[in-house]
Amino acid sequence: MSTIALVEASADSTHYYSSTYLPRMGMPTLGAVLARAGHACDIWFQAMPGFDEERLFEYDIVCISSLSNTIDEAYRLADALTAAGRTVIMGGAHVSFLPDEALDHCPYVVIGEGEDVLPALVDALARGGPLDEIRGLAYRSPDGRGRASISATAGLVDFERLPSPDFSLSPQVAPGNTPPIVTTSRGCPHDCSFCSVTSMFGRKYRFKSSAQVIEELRPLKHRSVFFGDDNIYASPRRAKALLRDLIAADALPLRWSGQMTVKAALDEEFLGLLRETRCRIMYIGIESVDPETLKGYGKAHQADAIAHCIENMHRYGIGVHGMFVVNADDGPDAVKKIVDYAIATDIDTIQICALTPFPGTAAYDEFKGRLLHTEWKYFDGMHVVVDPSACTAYELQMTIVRELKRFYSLTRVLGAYRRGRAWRLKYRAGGYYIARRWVRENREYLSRLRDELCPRTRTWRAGEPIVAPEPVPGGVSR
Ligand code: B12
Ligand code: SF4
Repeated sequence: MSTIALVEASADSTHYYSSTYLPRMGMPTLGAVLARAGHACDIWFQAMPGFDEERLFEYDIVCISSLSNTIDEAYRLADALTAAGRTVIMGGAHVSFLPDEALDHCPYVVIGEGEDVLPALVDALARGGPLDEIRGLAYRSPDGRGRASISATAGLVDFERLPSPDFSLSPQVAPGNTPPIVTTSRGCPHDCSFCSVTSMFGRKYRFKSSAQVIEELRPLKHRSVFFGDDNIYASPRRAKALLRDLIAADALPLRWSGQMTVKAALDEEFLGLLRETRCRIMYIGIESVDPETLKGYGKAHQADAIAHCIENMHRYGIGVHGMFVVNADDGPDAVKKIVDYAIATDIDTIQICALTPFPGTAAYDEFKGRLLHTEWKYFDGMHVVVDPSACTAYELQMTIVRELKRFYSLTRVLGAYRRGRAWRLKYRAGGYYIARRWVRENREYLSRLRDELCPRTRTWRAGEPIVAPEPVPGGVSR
């Protein structure tokens, strides 16, 4: 029987979450599925201590997962392993939508959810058996020339019957040191223009049973846990039932955080449960404070619900991490408005992403003609990659940097303490550090934005500082 490695590739660039690494659930879930089917497999996380690239060459089959910003590293690994005669299979949110690109680096690409497709592919490879019946697979024709046509996308997996992610399959994870992330649902009906979750996992919510979530939480009891669900409040009834079940089973982690919609903060019963279950901070996709922009993103909430949401959260002693997206048609004023708003409403921490057209999103179809480049490592929300209409790309990027620095200024870090929310100091200090480190790391990208990538930035004078003094000069409207 073949030996299998599952690898989550990483990138070492700074982003909002780079200070604490949390893996995605794909590899540990696929590992559990393969192990249940009797396959010998190990899981490797490139971003975790103890990653040993040489060891990957010892396996017969290497399965590589990546996002857009980690795809360069994934392709580098795939090229090296393929050249060494290993069978490489790729999957995940980037290659699922650009399988042709990935087939230049490996012979097999799994499209969408992998739990049904991967075991079927591994079995077919062992048998030398036909691939054309496996749905959700793109592959090179056996002679290596040309491509077999992509078989239809596989249906969604039966989520309730999946085994729990198994981190014990990773030589890098010591017993008792399971990464503190648990995911209880899949899918999302909202289909926001900048997000690939709906096209990847379907419109329908699928949930794990409370019993399974409780089992997954047991080893994490004394830890601070992140729920990796796109929206823990996907079904209000189920969310409340789950939290009650956690209380009843005494399965609450020390503290927890997760992602939810603005709407959830208008539900006082839910807020009460968040407090009771020791929720510390929720990540909320506020996206914009402008009603028109919100409509364009396809967001369900109204701008005037946001202030109420933040007020409610604070009333229940729960922090708010506001996630904002700057549209390609937004100018510097829109970014400034976001930070003014965040400061006025006392949001605890924020992230401001530049609209990033990830493959598989409506934004990708809309903006692919306006991309400044397709250097995927910069597709992480931190970099402006679309030619904006209201100002130059450099001006937009520098405004985001400047406004982030305003939000995470030293004064605002030192003044962050609030009774019951002392952690704000540490989190804001993290933001202060990340905003500055990002600029240091990205000087080259900033010069390229200023001098080459965006044609309209030519109005910048050579030698002008990369980190612009205020006010940001050089904005040229169309
Ligand atoms: C939890 C989460 C996080 C966490 C932790 C995870 C992490 N390190 O990435 C945090 C908060 C740290 C985070 C950060 C970021 N995230 Co995030 N995150 C998620 C989220 C909500 C869940 C991830 C998860 O566990 N999914 C469930 C598992 C089962 O799915 P999966 O890992 O993709 O695997 C399945 C399939 O993809 C497939 N598959 C995957 N790999 C492979 C490989 C093979 C060989 C096969 C056969 C199959 C296969 O099979 C798996 C099982 O079905 C997803 C959205 C989502 N629902 O997936 C976004 C998502 C992954 N994040 C995204 C982004 C952009 C980011 C950031 C870059 C930017 C940001 N938003 O701040 C950062 C940095 C990420 C990084 N490089 O490390 C995007 C990625 C889009 C893209 N094309 O790149 C997503 C898809 C959301 C979106 N906007 O569309 N994220
Ligand atoms: S951003 Fe959130 S609400 Fe919108 S489609 Fe993605 S997961 Fe769903």
